[in-house]
Amino acid sequence: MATVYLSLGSNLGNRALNIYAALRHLGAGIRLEEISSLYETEPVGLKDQPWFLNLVCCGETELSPEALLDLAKRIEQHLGRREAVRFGPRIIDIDILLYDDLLLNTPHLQIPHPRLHERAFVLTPLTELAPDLVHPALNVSVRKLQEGASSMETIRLYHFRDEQASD
Ligand code: PH2
Ligand code: MG
Ligand code: MG
Repeated sequence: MATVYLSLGSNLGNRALNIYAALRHLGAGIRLEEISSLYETEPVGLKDQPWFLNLVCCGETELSPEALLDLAKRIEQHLGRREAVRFGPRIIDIDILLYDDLLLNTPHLQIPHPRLHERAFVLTPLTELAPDLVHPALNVSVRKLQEGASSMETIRLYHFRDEQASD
């Protein structure tokens, strides 16, 4: 059994529904234990695109890192992800942040996620779940990383009523 942390994001279509559907499908390979609040976040990397919804979840899995990546990719495809632009808009993005204390560096999979430590849209929800968790490569707590990154991006708690029609 491994403990894994995943980051989910969406900025196309019904963003909350896409994230909810991805969580449901992840149940096929992960026993989900905690899910952070949902955040609405300013796009990072490529500015000219819609704002994202992001959250972080954690759970236990018997899947290898490669099998977990494969599950994530299949869910992305199943939910209709077709976009190819790097850092660009997507229906759903499922990224593996951490897999126990594993350090993995292959051409198609890097763990910890190579940009985890610099992204407030990942670190803020991750701090909710595991503030004292230590980044296995940097040896710094998630809380410390979050303090360093929080001023770089605008993120705010998201409430489902934000997307209800007003009439
Ligand atoms: N994902 C990206 C690029 N930029 N910005 C935000 N706010 N949230 C994301 O999930 C995100 C992003 C590439 O995966
Ligand atoms: Mg990503
Ligand atoms: Mg991804």
